[in-house]
Amino acid sequence: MKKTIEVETVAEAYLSLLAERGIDWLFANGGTDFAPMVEGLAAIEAKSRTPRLKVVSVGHENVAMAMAHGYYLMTGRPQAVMFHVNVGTANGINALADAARDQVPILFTAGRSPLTERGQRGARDTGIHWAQEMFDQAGMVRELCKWDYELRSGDQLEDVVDRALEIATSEPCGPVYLSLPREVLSAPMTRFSFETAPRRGLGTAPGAAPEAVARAAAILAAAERPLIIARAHARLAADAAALAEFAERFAFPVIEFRALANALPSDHPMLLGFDPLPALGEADAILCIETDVPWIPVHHGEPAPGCRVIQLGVDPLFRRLPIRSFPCDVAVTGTPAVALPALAQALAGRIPPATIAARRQRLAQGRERAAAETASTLARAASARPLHPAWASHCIARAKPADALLVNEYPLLLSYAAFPQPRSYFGTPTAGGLGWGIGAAIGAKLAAPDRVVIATLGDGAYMFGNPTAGHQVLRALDLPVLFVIFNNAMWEEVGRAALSVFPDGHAARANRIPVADLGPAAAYEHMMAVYGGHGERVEAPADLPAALDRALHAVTVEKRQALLNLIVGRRGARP
Ligand SMILES: Cc1ncc(C[n+]2csc(CCOP(=O)(O)OP(=O)(O)O)c2C)c(N)n1
Repeated sequence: MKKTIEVETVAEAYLSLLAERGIDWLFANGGTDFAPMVEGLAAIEAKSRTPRLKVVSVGHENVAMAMAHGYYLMTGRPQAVMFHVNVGTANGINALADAARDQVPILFTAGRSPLTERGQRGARDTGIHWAQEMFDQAGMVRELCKWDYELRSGDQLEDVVDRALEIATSEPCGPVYLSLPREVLSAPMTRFSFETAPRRGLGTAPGAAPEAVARAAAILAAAERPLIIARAHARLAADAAALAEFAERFAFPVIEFRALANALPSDHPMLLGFDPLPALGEADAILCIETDVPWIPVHHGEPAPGCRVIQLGVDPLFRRLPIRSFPCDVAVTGTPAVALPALAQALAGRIPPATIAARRQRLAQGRERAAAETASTLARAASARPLHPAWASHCIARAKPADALLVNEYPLLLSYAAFPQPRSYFGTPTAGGLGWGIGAAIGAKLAAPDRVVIATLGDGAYMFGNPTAGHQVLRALDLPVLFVIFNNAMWEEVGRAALSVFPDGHAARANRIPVADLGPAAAYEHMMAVYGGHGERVEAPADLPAALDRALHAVTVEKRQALLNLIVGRRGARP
């Protein structure tokens, strides 16, 4: 059905169309290229047009991108950002790498320097308009986007927006880039007609090929010690549910390694842990689900000789990774929600109930052993000073409400933290472009305002996250998020890498690891004074539970953002 609206400019039509296509928010960081957008937004506001796109101004593009990322993780719907020409695009590229590798559909847009030097409305009127022009602005992001285009005329508005969204939301999903020249957006338009339901194949998941399913089922049916390793298997709720059911039915142990989100609640009987060891070397069949890196050969070794490996996912070969040589005896193409029920059907009746029962018992014993080890480590960590990250992880998980959302950029140790609900934990993107956690937590809170949102961040991740921009936008949106910083005054990961490559080298013997050390621990709790939040520094392990309660009170009752600055030791240190 066609709908026609009265508009004044192409920008007004564009913004109206985004809202019609189900985009709730535009995460924006503006400049002179935004002149027609500003006018268009004001026009829509003045006319009280619905549906209406909401716009939030974010003080750094990486935060805006991460907000879009977090909002997507909650809703499963494509998101939109707009930045200032080439320079704003440049600032968003780190977070773009995170979104691209984690297959997050984002309409990444930026203005384009005015094309004309005089004459048209929107033509150049400041020096930057010459200096910011590039021969190929989209070239900056082409490797990380599935598609790019420049809007050349208002006549193609509907076609371009729908094309962008169908590419972004078709599997494997991912960001697309659209540049928007100022004259094109500023051009007069009086009536805009568009289809209310576009005839596009938005986001249809590929079905698993029966032959691949049959071969995978044959491997799993014959296996004595099968294992599932999964990373991005819980992108959507339906995927998480499909894995929980599949693993439970056949008693397949699951390792959620570097998980994007947890599919299994912590008490799920099939959850074996978070690290491929020691199960990797014992398995005779491994089903990797949406896992770009199922194990790290240098650290974990390789599967046992003869172990068969199945790779399952929307892009089981991870075509965009230049080199990736993990074995793949069978590739099953499909989302977990589509492919796992097909695999279950092919496996039905083929694994003897006694085998499943024995596996279940073995797994229960393994879980009990692991729980006992965790408890004894925790008992030692509980009195360590500086705080041990294991104790901090445990206290945070224990203090949070059962349905709280936790966004973790680096420090949380999953073995010590319980998550009673699926998809209540969200982990660092696989690309590791730091600075994701603050924005992702804010985006999650925006999409799920009734849930408590906690961000656990290394002090490095906190700094990379442009905290001033993050705290500011929370204030502007009047949203409370709790930030817990694991402040070890260093980039532990950078030091760890040096010691891993040169275990007996000079750095290993040095008191201070070059590059990794950041100097005295900063008093980040004072950031809250600037933004009207609740801030505390915690140094003694016994003080942490009460400090968490006070911070959660600030967030849930006072509706203020809060920050706990935990002075911690190294994650890798034995308590
Ligand atoms: C944009 C970006 N720059 C640099 C890095 C390299 N890097 C990986 S981990 C890390 C340190 C993170 O520090 P912190 O959050 O404090 O965690 P820690 O390693 O101390 O546990 C750095 C700098 C990165 N991943 N992304």
